Amino acid sequence: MTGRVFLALLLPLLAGSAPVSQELFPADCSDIYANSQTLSGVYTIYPTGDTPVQVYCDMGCEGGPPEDAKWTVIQRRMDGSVNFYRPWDQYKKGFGNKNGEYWLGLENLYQLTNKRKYELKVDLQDFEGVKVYARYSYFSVESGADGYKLHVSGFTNGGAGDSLELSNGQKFSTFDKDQDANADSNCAKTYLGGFWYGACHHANPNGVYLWGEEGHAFAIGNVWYHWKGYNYSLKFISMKIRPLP
Ligand SMILES: [Ca+2]
Repeated sequence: MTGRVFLALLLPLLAGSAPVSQELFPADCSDIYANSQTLSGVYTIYPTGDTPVQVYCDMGCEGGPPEDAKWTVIQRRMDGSVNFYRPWDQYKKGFGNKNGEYWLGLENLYQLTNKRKYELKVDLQDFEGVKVYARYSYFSVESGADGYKLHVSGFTNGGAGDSLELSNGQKFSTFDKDQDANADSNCAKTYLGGFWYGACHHANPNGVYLWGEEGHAFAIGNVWYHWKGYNYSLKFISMKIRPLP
């Protein structure tokens, strides 16, 4: 090894900057943040290591504390502009608009959470502008061979209540792939979404965007049961993850 090559390898370490692979192929928004890109917005990440994926990074307020930043948004509803009643292959690979409503994709979630340990925060807002959240200190998704089974634990209540309890340990289901815990029905068909349904749900973040209270539409909306019940469809839901320190 020549002195110049050795120095080139050593310099990033001396400067305290991110490793080269993390700089060229950031796995998630925490790597983006480590590369001194600290503003919220759409960035390119590499969850599988080599395939680029666009994602919205929630970096918190401009110049705010790092503990409010570095979130990789994996799901977002905000205006009803994207149809979330979609088949298995689309939930697997992801869909939507990264500046607006989207689903990051089950394979990306598996690839991310297989490499690092993540926490999850779910931000919720109603049509009166009230904001609450639910936070989980552990979030992971198993491989496709295991039905992209969800593991979520370590709940902290930010006013929303724990509506993912029924989804913990469940495989993912869509209308064309019933892997739920209800032997008598297809939860994704009944509640018009795609999710980690049990028998069936306390949360339906990928349900129908219904603009608030909908008395006759039982549990099919953007529901978070422990906050607003089954007949209220939320204005805003965002699920975001961040690697544990
Ligand atoms: Ca079923």
